[in-house]
Amino acid sequence: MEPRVFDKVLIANRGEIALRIHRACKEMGISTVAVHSTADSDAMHVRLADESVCIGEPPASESYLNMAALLTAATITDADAIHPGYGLLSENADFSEMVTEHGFAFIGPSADHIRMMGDKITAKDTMKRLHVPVVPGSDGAVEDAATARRLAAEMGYPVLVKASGGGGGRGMKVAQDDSEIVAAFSTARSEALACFGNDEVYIEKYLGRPRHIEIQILADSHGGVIHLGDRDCSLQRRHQKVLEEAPSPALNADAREEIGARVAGAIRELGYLGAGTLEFLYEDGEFYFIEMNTRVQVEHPVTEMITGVDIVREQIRVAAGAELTYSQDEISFTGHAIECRINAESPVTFAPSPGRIGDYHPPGGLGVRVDSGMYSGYVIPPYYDSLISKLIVHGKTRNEALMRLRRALQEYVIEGVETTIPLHQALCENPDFVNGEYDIHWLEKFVGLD
Ligand code: MV4
Repeated sequence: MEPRVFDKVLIANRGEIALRIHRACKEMGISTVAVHSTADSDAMHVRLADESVCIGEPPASESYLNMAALLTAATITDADAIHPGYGLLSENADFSEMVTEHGFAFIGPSADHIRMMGDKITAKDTMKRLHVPVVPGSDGAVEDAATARRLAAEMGYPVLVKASGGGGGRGMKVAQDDSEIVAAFSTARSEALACFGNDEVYIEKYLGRPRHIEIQILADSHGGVIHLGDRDCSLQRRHQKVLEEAPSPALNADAREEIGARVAGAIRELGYLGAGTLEFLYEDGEFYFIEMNTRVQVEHPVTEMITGVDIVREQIRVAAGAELTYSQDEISFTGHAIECRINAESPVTFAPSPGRIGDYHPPGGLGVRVDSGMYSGYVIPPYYDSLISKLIVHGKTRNEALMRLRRALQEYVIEGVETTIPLHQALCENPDFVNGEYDIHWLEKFVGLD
């Protein structure tokens, strides 16, 4: 038996990711504390945890985002560490700082690294300095419309004006030509100030039909850094990912090794700690860094399936000061994995469909994984995001994974609410998807046709 790295971890999240973290903790001999709002008393993450604390009212702002309530819960339960999961407070530098100041370990990177990557201009400048390829564009912030116009003319249209405080698609404006740049600049700037309290904007060459490919990294506090290859997350609707796969159908092993090594080198140079993801646009054989996420991501399981690495376990280990379990030469990529995000939504209009689950029968069998807190009789509250389950399949080849996915989707019974299962079924019959021929705009066209 390996020594226990923490005695008790408080899980500052809900839903499937809270369960995922609980499972990693239990396998490491660590006790768990769940927190929940009054709307989540019957949630699976509360039922499974060793202890639970109610931290407030249903709106996340009054519970899951209440830092004082979370720190109080950690104090009264005598937790050693806090895992923030994804979303909520996971990329809040002030929270990371407060957790540490109160004497708990934060299972994530330092406040400085969260802050650095939260500022998209600084993130990009940093990666460029560390020899990661970035999208051509302005060197830092653009101060006025005249400069925007001059820079855009130099790099050539179309261009994209982005908010430094943005990310995930918020606060972007395209300018197709010189007649649009002044309006794009001033709209982006005032929206950035209104949305993020920061009016800094920067300009990039607009890439017309890229794929969205991201690289998973893990880093410890002893100079150990590894990359776990890539995920293709191009299939999105309104900046919400719908299906992710690893490895990307667009990359060969050499391209994967080359970008992975470059990214791992940069992360080592940074002195980063924990799990992280570098997001790239990939077009015509070239990678262009856009943003870095400093949390565990929803789609981390596809990487776990092809590498066998328990990403959450490694996050917990390195937060406690332990070394990563693996060095880069112990990482190999086996087969192909696909994840479907199953939302309680209309598969046609995408309107949320909360309510009581009737019959519930998840698929199983070889190469099938379901990360979900659903059960028969559970009532999905209307207050939170609509992700209710992740169906992940693994196969020796992409084709085998696809066959398995069709079979598993057919088996999956979720009654009482509408789900996006029919969308996934349609997707895995589509020839473009089957051939791996898609970019970031493909899915919006596909759902537009239905
Ligand atoms: C871009 C781009 C094209 N060119 N940057 C959207 C989310 C944010 N993370 C970055 N995004 C984009 N940045 C340049 N220079 C196109 C997008 C984009 C996108 C990116 C990834 C996945 C889906 C997307 C959908 C629309 C636009």
